[in-house]
Amino acid sequence: MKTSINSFPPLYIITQEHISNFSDFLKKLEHVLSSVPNNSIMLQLREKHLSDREFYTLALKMRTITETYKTLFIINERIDIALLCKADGVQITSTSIRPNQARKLLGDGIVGISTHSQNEVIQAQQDGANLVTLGPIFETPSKINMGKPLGTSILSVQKRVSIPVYALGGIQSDNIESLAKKHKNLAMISMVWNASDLSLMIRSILSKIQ
Ligand code: 3NM
Repeated sequence: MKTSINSFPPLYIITQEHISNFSDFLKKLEHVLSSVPNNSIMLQLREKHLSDREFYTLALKMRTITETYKTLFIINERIDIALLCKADGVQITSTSIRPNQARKLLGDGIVGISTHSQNEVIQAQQDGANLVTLGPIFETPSKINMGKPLGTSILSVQKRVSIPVYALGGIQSDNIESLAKKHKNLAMISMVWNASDLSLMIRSILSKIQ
């Protein structure tokens, strides 16, 4: 089981829910993974607009590529799809089935929880999660309905848990420098996928947090 902070990569990249042309996306992904050091990023497939069959097809192809480049591959919410495509784990929410229930299905796979408060982070660890995302740290258009962003001081909760806490939400070029000075595990969507040169962007982010 992967429970030590040091065994997880510092950068957790989540897909953007816009994937329509699988073959273009997979080519881009392969190019990116071939250009960054193995195990420097972890990837989550989160594409709620796809049908189950499409989601599974994409997951399976991503599993093959991530395996080749020794990249941890996480599936959002769908434990069944994670098992079918032999992903490394799942990311569930604080209102999903409990981590120890997910664990019964996943064995020693990674169970990540999306959290939104210090209490949820601590609870997630007690419940047997391997990692959490905590957010939204900054304002982000996709989570505007979640109210005021949490701000960076909440990330001090990392000192109270041994599992990695990935800061998530609104990380962009204007705040990453100051955030990275305080906190090393970052999760993000748009800053990565909106970049004109994905590999360059990822290497630049890694240089700030590694
Ligand atoms: N979950 P970006 S914030 C999917 O706080 C998601 O749980 C969040 O996108 C949470 O990096 C978020 O583009 C959106 O701001 C993150």
